[in-house]
Amino acid sequence: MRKLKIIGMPMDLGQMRRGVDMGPSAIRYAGVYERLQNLFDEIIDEGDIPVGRPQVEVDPESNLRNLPLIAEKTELLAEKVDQAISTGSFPLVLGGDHSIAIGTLAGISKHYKNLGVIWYDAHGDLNTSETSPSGNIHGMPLAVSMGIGHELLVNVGNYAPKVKPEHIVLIGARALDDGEKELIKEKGIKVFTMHEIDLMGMAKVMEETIEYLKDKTDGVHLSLDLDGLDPNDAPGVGTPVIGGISYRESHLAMELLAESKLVTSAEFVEVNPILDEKNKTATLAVALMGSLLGEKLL
Ligand code: 6HN
Ligand code: MN
Ligand code: MN
Ligand code: MN
Repeated sequence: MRKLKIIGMPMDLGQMRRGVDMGPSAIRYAGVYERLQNLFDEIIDEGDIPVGRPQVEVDPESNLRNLPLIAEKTELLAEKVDQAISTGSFPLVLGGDHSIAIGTLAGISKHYKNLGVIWYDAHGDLNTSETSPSGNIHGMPLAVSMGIGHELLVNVGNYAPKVKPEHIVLIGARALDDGEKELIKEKGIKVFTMHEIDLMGMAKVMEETIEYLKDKTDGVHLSLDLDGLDPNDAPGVGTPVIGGISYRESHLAMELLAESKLVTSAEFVEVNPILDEKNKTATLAVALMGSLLGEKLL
């Protein structure tokens, strides 16, 4: 029996632009349930995790915005995701800004010895308080999940690290900060920047990604930041970067992942309906979920 659990995480504390807390609603409004209905025997929408409003703006010691609240709320998400997997469901998490990945990965990774992570994003999200240009925690979750960053974040779920650098693949990167570039080199993280996507084509990029992960991992999490796509296709994001992955390339990527049967959990993040055009970005997210989870054109 194929079961799906939808978990909404209306988090907007990891960055400065309000509205991304409405992402889960926008995605539901775009018809996520209806779109995925025929692909599963059972779909349960768990509703949203209560995130609350910002209390402390900047932690004077670490310079991190909303640090204690983000640690507390991602812990709640980790528990929900953990439960979904324990009951045999595929967890599909709706964001919310990308800081939620700290919780998603904390909930998932304890179920796997060697979790693979595909990070589909214009950014690396590999900053620490030392390298961050913004103090925004949504620019840090991948580093945090490798065990690098503030201890309050690194220890969400009470264990660390959640993922090894050699099990990570970045796809779509085109706005990496200097400290992130250094970390990528130091840890030998596999990256397909826009350069490789242009040069090789998305089919080859996905073939290599799947080949790279398939034998050394026992589960793969897809963390898809909508800003990985080109802002023409996904305008409703807080940190758009021109020259991104196209609508068609993204569908192809999802279809090839579906064919590989490697992906065991997913999250779609950074949908901000306030910045969107007629819910275009949420609608795109739902279409990509369809392709990822097995929808066929014929
Ligand atoms: N995201 N690298 C920039 C920062 O502030 O650390 C941007 C991060 C964007 C994060 O889009 O999930
Ligand atoms: Mn991101
Ligand atoms: Mn991003
Ligand atoms: Mn390369």
